[in-house]
Amino acid sequence: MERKPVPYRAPDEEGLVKLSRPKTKAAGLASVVKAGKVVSKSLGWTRGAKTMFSLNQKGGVDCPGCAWPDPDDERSKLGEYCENGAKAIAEEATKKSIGAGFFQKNSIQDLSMLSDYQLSQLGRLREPLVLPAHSNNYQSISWEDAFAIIGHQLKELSDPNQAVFYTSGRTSNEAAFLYQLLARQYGTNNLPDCSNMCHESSGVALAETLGIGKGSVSLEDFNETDLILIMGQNPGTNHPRMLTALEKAKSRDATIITANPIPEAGLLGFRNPQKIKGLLGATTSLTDLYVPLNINSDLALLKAIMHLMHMEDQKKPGKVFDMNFIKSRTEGFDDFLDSLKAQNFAQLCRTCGLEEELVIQVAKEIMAAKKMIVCWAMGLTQHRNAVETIKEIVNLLLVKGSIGKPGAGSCPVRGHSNVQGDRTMGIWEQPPEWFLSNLSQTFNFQPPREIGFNTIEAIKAMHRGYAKVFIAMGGNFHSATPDTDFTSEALQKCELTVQISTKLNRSHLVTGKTALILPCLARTDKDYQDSGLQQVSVENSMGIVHATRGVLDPISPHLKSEPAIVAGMAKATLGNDNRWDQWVADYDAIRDLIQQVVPGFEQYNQRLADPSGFYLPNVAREGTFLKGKAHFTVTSVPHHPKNSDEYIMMTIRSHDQFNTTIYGLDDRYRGIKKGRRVLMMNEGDMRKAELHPQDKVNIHSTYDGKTRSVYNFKVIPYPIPLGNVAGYFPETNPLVPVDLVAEKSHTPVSKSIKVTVSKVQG
Ligand SMILES: Nc1nc2c(c(=O)[nH]1)N[C@H]1C(S)=C(S)[C@@H](COP(=O)(O)OP(=O)(O)OC[C@H]3O[C@@H](n4cnc5c(=O)[nH]c(N)nc54)[C@H](O)[C@@H]3O)O[C@H]1N2
Ligand SMILES: Nc1nc2c(c(=O)[nH]1)N[C@H]1C(S)=C(S)[C@@H](COP(=O)(O)OP(=O)(O)OC[C@H]3O[C@@H](n4cnc5c(=O)[nH]c(N)nc54)[C@H](O)[C@@H]3O)O[C@H]1N2
Ligand code: SF4
Ligand SMILES: [Mo]
Repeated sequence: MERKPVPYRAPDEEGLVKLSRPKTKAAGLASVVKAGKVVSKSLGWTRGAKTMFSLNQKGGVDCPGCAWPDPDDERSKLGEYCENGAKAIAEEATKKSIGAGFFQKNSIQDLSMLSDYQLSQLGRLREPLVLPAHSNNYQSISWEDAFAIIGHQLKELSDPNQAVFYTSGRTSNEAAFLYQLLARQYGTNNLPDCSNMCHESSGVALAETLGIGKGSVSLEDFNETDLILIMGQNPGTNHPRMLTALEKAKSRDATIITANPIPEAGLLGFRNPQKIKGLLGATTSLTDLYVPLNINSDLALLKAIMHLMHMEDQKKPGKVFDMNFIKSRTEGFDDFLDSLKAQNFAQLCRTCGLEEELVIQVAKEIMAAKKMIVCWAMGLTQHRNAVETIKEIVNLLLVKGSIGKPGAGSCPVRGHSNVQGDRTMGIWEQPPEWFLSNLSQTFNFQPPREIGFNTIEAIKAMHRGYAKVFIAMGGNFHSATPDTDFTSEALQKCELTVQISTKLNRSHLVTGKTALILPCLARTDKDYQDSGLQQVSVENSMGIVHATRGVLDPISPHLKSEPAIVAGMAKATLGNDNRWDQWVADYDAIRDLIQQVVPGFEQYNQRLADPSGFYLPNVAREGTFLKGKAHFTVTSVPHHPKNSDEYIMMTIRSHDQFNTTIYGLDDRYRGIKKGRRVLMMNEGDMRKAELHPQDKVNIHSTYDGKTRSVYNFKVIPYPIPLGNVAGYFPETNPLVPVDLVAEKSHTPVSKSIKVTVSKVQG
């Protein structure tokens, strides 16, 4: 018997979307009401209250949502979380669950007919499951047998590099450390992660210029800064409590400038739901200057600003550029300045699609500020030239001497709640030599030195039939990666795909010949091991490591913790080494190992007792940089030549999703409800293309002679610059070619895809 074909893509959507005007402020009572509703509906009152009162409180559960840090000092009694934190909890701690009986009734083909939203509504995965070769239905399997299948398949491979160990960013430090140890003891550095698709460009750019691939600011810096420039980020939805930090900065008269092709509600105005005043409707207007630039023209904007700064500096030498800082702490300024002088201001403004007057105002504000912070996220990292754009941010911080001092610095705002910690723990396909040699000393083995596969290389290696075993520590590799059809083919060529997961997603349906689902405890679940109740630790976006403890009884007795699952796989693969059991029996033992390998974790267990956690060392924050000097970079302005019927498309998140997990069908702040298959388009472009609101279109991208399409999207008028369009991730991922990646970081270019649109007749 052959397995029946499984559709690669989520099904189409019926009916019209409901449209209203985009909002101009975020949060407030509506978000509190929404938070309360989703939590009580999903968890019930007792489970709900237990979790929400401990969420982000000292000694409680760290929110499994984004990586925004908790305040060091006071925490709000009204609840230290946001609407989307509540949704993340409702999603994870739901009372609903599915087990083998459910899968007996529903084949993988049946389940593929459900939308991503419907899939995640099914509830938590309750027991280990196997999809045997040729079979169409998952069935129950014991943990022992599941580990044996993994061990057997891994031992069968002729080269350890034929296995891929993927990680998403929710995994704790403890689980991540053991997981990379397993991969390296097995013999491969094939440790791609979601970071490859996320802030990798930031990591590369910051490491090369400042000596550390992480941001330099702490929350305290927001209280001291004069100006915050926010580029390519939608914090109202994706990092909602950042708005509280911005509100605080604003109350001290800091200036906020936002560069974004669309006017995101959260950045324009904010009602703080943690304050009674905000609940009652008092709004802080956050953004002072809104810069509606073309997609991927940020580098041109930064150059235009610095060009004006240079002209002013010539009039008032030493008053604009911080020459003391530049001379003593940096390298490469002369070359940078030469290239800046060669720029044409008017041309740069045209590239951005901006009025010169607006850019002049922005430059004036930046010149007036003594200390500035630049924040950014996916709007900058997912372009071909992303690394250069971020290096241009560094150039701006350096000319202002705005780094390595209070109130100033770089703030790449991280996505997943522990994506930064996972990298610190060695989840990286190209680990530095010092890390490997520390591993070697601590565990007495020779780790592989060959660079492993990143996410894109892993997809291609599976597609060409080389990589045969794919293991995912969380995430939804199938839907989060680009080129959905190509990636589906790649996964289906594997002998074995293993998903360590909490909830069902499309990666469980589009699988290798044999597939395993290993259900794990989540952040909110109590984790008991031989020595008792465990805590784990995570690192937030600002490099603070702290503990998190689950508070809920797990939904099923058949779940295992992520560290225990890694240990099970390791013993089945590497031989019956009892040390894995000892490490899992008491996670303190894992942390003792981490402190031997990773600098900055000295006295890890003792310091974790401080409920606020501890800061990791950071050469950019300390201003010591790479060998004492920060580096200027000469970059070039990217261009997007296109025909009159072509648009540049960005793929973005709605207010009702966490990456590929769809919480609902409403994008409340953008005024788009009851549907996700939409194309946001400028009204002028719609007129030109003779398109009307809710018209159905197919969207096409053509690269290297191949056309990729998505079908039956509804056009909606949106305040976005002419020639730019937007659609949601992951529905638009089939349009992103696997080979279209950022230079140096290999991050898929999911924010600047050239597309055409064709109207669906009838
Ligand atoms: N609720 C919720 N929270 C999340 C997530 C989630 O899905 N849901 N995901 C988490 C993860 S993993 C991440 S990485 C972060 C993502 O957080 P964001 O980066 O805020 O997420 P995106 O929706 O991808 O939004 C990118 C923003 O950049 C803008 N943009 C796009 N292209 C450009 C450009 O060329 N230039 C400029 N200046 N702006 C541009 C878009 O209009 C949008 O406002 O959020 C994390 N937090
Ligand atoms: N077109 C386009 N593509 C993108 C992006 C984009 O902006 N545009 N953004 C990219 C970015 S920034 C990222 S980070 C990636 C995200 O890529 P991933 O991290 O791979 O995807 P997620 O959707 O976050 O993964 C969700 C799944 O994780 C599992 N999960 C949840 N919690 C846990 C847990 O505690 N433990 C375990 N083991 N599993 C858990 C659940 O089964 C859930 O279905 O997508 C990238 N893809
Ligand atoms: S800002 Fe992020 S970490 Fe904080 S409560 Fe909201 S989703 Fe959770
Ligand atoms: Mo991300």
